[in-house]
Amino acid sequence: MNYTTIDYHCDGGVATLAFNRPDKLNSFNATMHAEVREALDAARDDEAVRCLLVTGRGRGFCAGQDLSDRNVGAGDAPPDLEASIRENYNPLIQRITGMRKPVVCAVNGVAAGAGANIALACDIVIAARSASFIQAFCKIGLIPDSGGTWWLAHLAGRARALGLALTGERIDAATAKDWGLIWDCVDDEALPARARSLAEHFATQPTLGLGLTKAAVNAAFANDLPAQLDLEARLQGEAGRSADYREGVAAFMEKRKPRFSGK
Ligand code: T3D
Repeated sequence: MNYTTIDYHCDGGVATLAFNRPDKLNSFNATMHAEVREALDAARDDEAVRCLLVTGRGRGFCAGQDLSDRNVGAGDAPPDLEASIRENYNPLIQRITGMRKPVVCAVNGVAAGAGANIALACDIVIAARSASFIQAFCKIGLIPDSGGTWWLAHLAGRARALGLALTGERIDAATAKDWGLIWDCVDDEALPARARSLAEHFATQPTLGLGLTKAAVNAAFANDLPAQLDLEARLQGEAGRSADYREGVAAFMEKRKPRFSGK
């Protein structure tokens, strides 16, 4: 597939999806939405893909919606943003969180608006020390979307969620880590290799079990303990029927390294 707004390629069990509109800080236009959707579906459906790595080209990660794609002149009818969110951003977030494979995100630069919240939706987020996160929405009269109000409230707590969302203040990668928004922050030069080696590690692990783990943790935000215990029992039943569970236990008993197939 010849994409014009993203790079997408797979090797060694890792699919890499890189936003690639660097002159617009990788902000989303309609073409990019369609291409990202298609690439996410390809990563989901390809059994050879056992981990997805999301990043950005150029100096930014993603600046959210391409604002030059919105007609806001005095005579223009207001754009239907509800439709845009329902048709574009929500399905994107649902594809990332619903993917039964680990999604690693390498935040290489500024992540603003929906770009920040796309990063937060990924499973393991590693940011370059010079990267930053901005809930830019309030500066243009909007509310945080792409799960922003949910991620911030759950991950950072009410005070920080409201602080970030109402001021639109930029936080650096170290602060994002300190506040529990992301997994790690590394020196800029180290980011590509660190993210790649983590993705390669996941590509050798029990994919089915990792996918179920992700589903359980994501469900925990909405469940009470009895519901979560019930879900764990059901998902453990599924994990216990996997080839990788058999292989993991056999390898342990035989004192050798497991060879996981992902199934
Ligand atoms: O509309 C809907 O469907 C609703 C959904 C909304 C989701 C959203 O994401 S709304 C929020 C949209 N995003 C923003 O409001 C962020 C806008 N960008 C910025 O505030 C700044 O660019 C940054 C803080 C991210 C980075 O600042 P800086 O100084 O490092 O870079 P810059 O000079 O502002 O940007 C570099 C270029 O990228 C520049 O183009 P130029 O002047 O070199 O030709 C700038 O216009 C362009 N750019 C950056 N962000 C966007 C953009 N162009 C279009 N849309 C953008 N979002």
